Amino acid sequence: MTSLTYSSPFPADFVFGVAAAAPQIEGAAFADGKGESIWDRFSRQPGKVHDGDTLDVACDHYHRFDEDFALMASLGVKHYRLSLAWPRIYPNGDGELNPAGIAFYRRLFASMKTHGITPWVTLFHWDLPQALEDRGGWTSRVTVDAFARYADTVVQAFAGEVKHWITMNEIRCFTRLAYGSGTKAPGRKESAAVVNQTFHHALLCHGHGVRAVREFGGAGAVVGLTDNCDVCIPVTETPADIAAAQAWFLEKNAHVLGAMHAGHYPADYLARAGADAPRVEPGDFDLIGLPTDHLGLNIYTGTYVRAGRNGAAWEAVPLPINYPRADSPWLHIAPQSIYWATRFCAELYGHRSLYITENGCGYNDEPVVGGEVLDLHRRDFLRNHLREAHRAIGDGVPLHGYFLWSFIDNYEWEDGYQRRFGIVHCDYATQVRTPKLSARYYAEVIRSHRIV
Ligand code: BGP
Repeated sequence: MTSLTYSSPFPADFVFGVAAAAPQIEGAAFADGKGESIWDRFSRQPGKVHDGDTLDVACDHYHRFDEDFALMASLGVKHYRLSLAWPRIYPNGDGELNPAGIAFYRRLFASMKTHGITPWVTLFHWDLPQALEDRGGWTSRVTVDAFARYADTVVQAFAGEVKHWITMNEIRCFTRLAYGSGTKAPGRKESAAVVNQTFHHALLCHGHGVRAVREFGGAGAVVGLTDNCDVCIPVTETPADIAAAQAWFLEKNAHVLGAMHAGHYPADYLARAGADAPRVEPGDFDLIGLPTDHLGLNIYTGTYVRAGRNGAAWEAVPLPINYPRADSPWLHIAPQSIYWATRFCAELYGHRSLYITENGCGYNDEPVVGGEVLDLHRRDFLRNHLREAHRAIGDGVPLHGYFLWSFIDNYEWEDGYQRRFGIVHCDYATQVRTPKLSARYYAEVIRSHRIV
């Protein structure tokens, strides 16, 4: 052994960043003309969100962004994925523009610049204006038209400050979980046909986001989708199990990544959906299929797959009851999901520029003791996932960056403030921020540009 460090460095241009989203951290839910979002409404309905937590104050980032960017900079973070709150810009979704919303983000981008932090901006991270939900929400093309206008407005407004754009965050979550199972706002339980139509409208909005950046983004602007693709891991890294995992991946991701790649809904998806398939209008796939510059993947967990028996293409292996997981019940710890998700996106759909736009873990009790939070479980989670990212790059996968979810503990949707995903602890009573052990660890990864 000649080296004192474990691994070779990441490629020189590999991006290490952190992520958060407007509704989860900003607070100021009704300040300066902001309109009501579907989460503002949903969180006030009894029993929908843990402890009835609302987004009213959250991390008060709206008033404390300068301090937050100073903290980010002190940890060496140079890339931050954030989202814009649509209801701050257009309080009713369409209609009147709210100049105070534009002015807020102008101040925020100026502060990021001062602190040497590059913005990666998501146009939509789930906070649909309630006024649009009242007109059908994601079930209606009214939302598509309103989004197109919103995207045009913000890309034009911030073309000078923002070069990295992401259209939508996790289509499955704000359609299937919001209009199908109803666990996310607006909490509707609609038929499969309606849910599939919400997917289609979201894909159209992604297309409008790409179009807006091409039209108004200016020189050097890049754009892509952030998807939480369904991810699988071959039980053994053998040709038979890898082929089974590929078949599973293609099937489960046919309606988003498959459709975008093919420029139409894949035949096997349409066969499975039958009469519930989305209604497609002429020209829709001209938008949905627009070429993008990168694909963002939010990777948290995975499903184990092996070669199927009796001629089946694959078999998903159920997790044993005591398989390790974070406090989020859905978050089973499967670091190889990063390797296989990125590799399959490159191999099966030909993506040439991939980013992990979210990866992280949520735990409930993380007390500050003596000025420290000793979150060794998060440090371990992070390190093990980075090793798989590093392995993917070593195997030729075009993975260009990694954004950790999240910079700071925040409003975790229906889990409210109970679930903490941050590398910075937030005391919601005092708004005191305390970097956790994992933040110090990640700072060292960023500084040395390798796994430490
Ligand atoms: C992703 C979202 C994030 C964040 C994260 C944690 O799905 O894009 O906004 O919330 O998940 O998950 P959750 O809050 O659902 O436990």
